[in-house]
Amino acid sequence: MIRRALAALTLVACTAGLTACGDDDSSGDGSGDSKELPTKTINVTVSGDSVTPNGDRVDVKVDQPIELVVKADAEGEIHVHSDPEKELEYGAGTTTLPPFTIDKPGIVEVESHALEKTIVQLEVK
Ligand SMILES: [Cu+2]
Repeated sequence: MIRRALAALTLVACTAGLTACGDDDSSGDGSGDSKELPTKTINVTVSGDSVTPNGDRVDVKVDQPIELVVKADAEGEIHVHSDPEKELEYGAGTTTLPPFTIDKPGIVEVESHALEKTIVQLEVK
């Protein structure tokens, strides 16, 4: 009897938890309500110690999804000097990195620290 009551209680707690969680999600999704901006895809090629693009300015908008597609001959890491900074790892071959957004205007450098090169400067407007 007691065990069954406990089980029922647990179930209720779980359901309540799920509901709360769902509510959380929909309110947290507020960013999705803003105008849908097309994803900005930036193709990056890393070969030996050279990288393309190499310091180009790229115009993006605040909250626009930015997707880096990295074609590389060896694995490495890209550093996005946003606030907070992001470190995105890629493998050898072609890697599509998870899209990210920048929530305030400014210049954000995207670098390869391994190569000590600036890949692009995102001009966020
Ligand atoms: Cu860096």
